[in-house]
Amino acid sequence: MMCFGCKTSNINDYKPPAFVDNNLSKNTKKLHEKLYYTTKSGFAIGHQDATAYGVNWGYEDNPNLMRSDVNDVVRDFPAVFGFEIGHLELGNSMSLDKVPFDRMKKLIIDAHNKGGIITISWHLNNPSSGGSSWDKTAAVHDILKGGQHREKYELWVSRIANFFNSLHVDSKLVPIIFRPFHEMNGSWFWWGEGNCTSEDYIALWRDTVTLLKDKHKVHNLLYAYSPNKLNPDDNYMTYYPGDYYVDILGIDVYDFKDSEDYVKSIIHDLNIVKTIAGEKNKLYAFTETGSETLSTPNWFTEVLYPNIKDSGISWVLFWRNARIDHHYMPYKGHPIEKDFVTFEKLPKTLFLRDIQKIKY
Ligand code: BMA
Repeated sequence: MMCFGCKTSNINDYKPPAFVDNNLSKNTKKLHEKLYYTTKSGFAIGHQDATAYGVNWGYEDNPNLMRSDVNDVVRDFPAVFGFEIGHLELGNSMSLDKVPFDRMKKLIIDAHNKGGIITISWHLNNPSSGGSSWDKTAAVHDILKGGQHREKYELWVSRIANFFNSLHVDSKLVPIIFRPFHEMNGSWFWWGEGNCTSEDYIALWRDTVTLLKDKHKVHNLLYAYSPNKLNPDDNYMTYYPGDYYVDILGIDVYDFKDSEDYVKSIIHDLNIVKTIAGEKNKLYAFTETGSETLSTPNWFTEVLYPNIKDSGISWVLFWRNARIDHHYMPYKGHPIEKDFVTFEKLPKTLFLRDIQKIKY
């Protein structure tokens, strides 16, 4: 059935792939199918920590849960809700971005109940030095089997596993797209280029997947692989953990106030991701992007949209609205508000109400 004049269409040609997890929950399989049909109509708009806080407000100011800067501007919520679980591994009560995990759990369930799609990133601390994700002290080898910090890492994985297993509505688990160890071809994280070998990276990814699904029986995760913008010498596949360990392909590319370079990169990189995903029969997404503080006029409609509208991505995730000097979505009163309102009305941008209409 095609739906003309609305943002969703549905032709029943979905074929479920072989998932990383053979025991994947029914709901999580459904999420994959929903992403597939999303792609038929456009791409879902995502925002990191969309409902956790905004530029001028925090979760404390928002007891009724569903507020977002995006909704303040366009009267609709994003379709994809990004969450960040860094510091959950330490047993802390708050994420590294100061979102209490009990609050996050409520926001995840709330977004899921409204038909939203959940994706989770993990900026975990450096297990060898105790520093942050950005502490480049060699660590990956230490947490592989036989490594000196293996026990600690297994404890960390058990903590995130408990969190994933605690996300359910009645007895049904909330499906999650899990995107750990991202931007590994950049050198800023301890799991990144120059700070570990690609063999160790792949072993860590596979080990983590195995611990989650086989040891901890976590069956509500689709696994997304997301390198950063490809520099000329980068190969998208260098760190690829393998078809049996990845469900969705992605890429992170930011506009560092050089839109020409950004546009070149997104066209080039999304095309590579699309080609590889096509060969592997996998879905793919623009897993992180944005232009910090949004100072380029008409950035959404002129820089971004024309270059992703036919890319075939399932979603695009804009990074978080932390502060006046660190945000990637407009808020009420932002100079780019009008452009974003236009962006919301474009045929392929799917917000929460649009994906609620997708039949699958
Ligand atoms: C980075 C910044 C940091 C944040 C981290 C994890 O890009 O936004 O402030 O702590 O992501 O969310």
